[in-house]
Amino acid sequence: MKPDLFEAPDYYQLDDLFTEEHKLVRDAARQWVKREVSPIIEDYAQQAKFPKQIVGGLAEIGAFGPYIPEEYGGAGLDQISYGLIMQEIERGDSGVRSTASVQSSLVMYPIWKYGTEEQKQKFLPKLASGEYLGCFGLTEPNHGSNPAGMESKFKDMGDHYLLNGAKLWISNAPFADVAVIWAKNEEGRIHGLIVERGMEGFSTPETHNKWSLRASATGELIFDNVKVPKENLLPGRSGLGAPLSCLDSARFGIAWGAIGAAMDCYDTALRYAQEREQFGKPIAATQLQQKKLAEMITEITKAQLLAWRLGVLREEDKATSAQISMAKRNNVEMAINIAREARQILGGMGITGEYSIMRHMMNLESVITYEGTHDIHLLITGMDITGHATFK
Ligand code: TGC
Ligand code: FAD
Repeated sequence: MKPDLFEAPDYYQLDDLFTEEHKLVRDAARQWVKREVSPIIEDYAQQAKFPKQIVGGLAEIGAFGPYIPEEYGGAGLDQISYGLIMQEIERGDSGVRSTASVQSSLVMYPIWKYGTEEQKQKFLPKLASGEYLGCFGLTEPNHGSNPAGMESKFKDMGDHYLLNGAKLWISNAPFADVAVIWAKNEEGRIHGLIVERGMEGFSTPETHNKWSLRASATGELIFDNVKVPKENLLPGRSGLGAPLSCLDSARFGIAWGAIGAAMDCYDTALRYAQEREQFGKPIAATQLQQKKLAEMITEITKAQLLAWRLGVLREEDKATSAQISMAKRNNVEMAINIAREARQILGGMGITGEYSIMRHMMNLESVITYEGTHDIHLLITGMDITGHATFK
């Protein structure tokens, strides 16, 4: 793979909107990605392997629980810092950002928000340091966009719960030490449970043959009469709103992360277009390639403003779930379109692993589907503005 020459575009002087702390956090993540992710990621993606050696570094840059309070091992940062870290990591690879998103928003967040003090003390510091990796099980073989229909269930056996069911498409599953999973009790009410590796009847087979997110491990969670200790139930909230509130946090991170992938594609295409000559001049001097590049920087700038404003609203606790859906949907579509256009600017070279663009493009095919599909987020906006839900 070519050396990482990335220079971040900032067409509307967005740096003026960030505090010194935001810029420090972002620049530390940016340098770490250049040093530790860019040189190895193409090989790992080609081999469909997760680069486990980067886990410690992710913890050091604050990517595991950026906004979790320091007393639980988190970085104690604000929402915009969280977004900027996700942007920088996804600039390197969406699969690496996935690992950080799941750990922070889908494992640490529910334990922090809905867990007991004992659960927080037991799990959060180890998750923040990367000693433990976690995964989040909501999706099932028969229930993806409609998690309310989930079939996983648990029974109260007096001194423990007995858990049965299966989860599919679970990021980090094959090596996760802990899984925050969602299942129905005997009354059909959804609850979160912390399932730990080693519990009898719990297995995590890996999903192979993915063309997307190849550097992120995906798998199933199988619960075959798993005895879950009662102290592993998350008592703070039940109902579908509990897992959906975790998704709000993860979707927010993706709205920022997608900007990183788009920036990398744009920056690579701009540099290539300046250097590559055809018909006696740089292809950057042709109107057609300028149209592509000009539209890319315009869309990136709009996405940056959307993410920044959403970060301010989240920090003030004023962002709605529908606003988060709009930003996730818009920014991921923006990134995937830019990846496709950038790939064309590189001609044949665009399909090789010498450049990051094709990997970003394939990764974004998952990002546009997980955490709520592109269609589901449109329907959430539709419901929000009309008052009519079309899901049911
Ligand atoms: P609905 O009846 O609308 O809502 C049920 C309850 O939930 C509340 N609620 C929310 N609460 C917090 N945050 C949100 N975003 C919420 N949306 C809804 C709602 O108020 C209600 O509360 P209550 O108290 O009245 O019970 O639910 P529905 O069954 O009609 O479904 C709505 C729909 C379709 C929007 C929802 O099911 C949905 O978002 N589906 C998409 C599923 C999804 O996103 N799955 C993601 C799985 S995790 C994943 O992909 C991780 S990838 C990780 C990585 O690698 O990065
Ligand atoms: P379906 O729900 O079957 O949807 C199929 C198609 O139908 C989509 O185009 C959808 O938009 C459309 N559709 C569905 N309902 C409607 C409707 N009402 N109106 C119009 N169109 C509709 N899940 C987890 O729980 N944890 C994870 O860590 C996790 N990681 C993932 C990692 C990867 C790489 C992938 C690919 C997925 C991951 N997921 C995870 C699952 C992901 O959230 C689901 O794939 C996603 O929610 C969609 O569900 P589905 O694949 O079952 O598609």
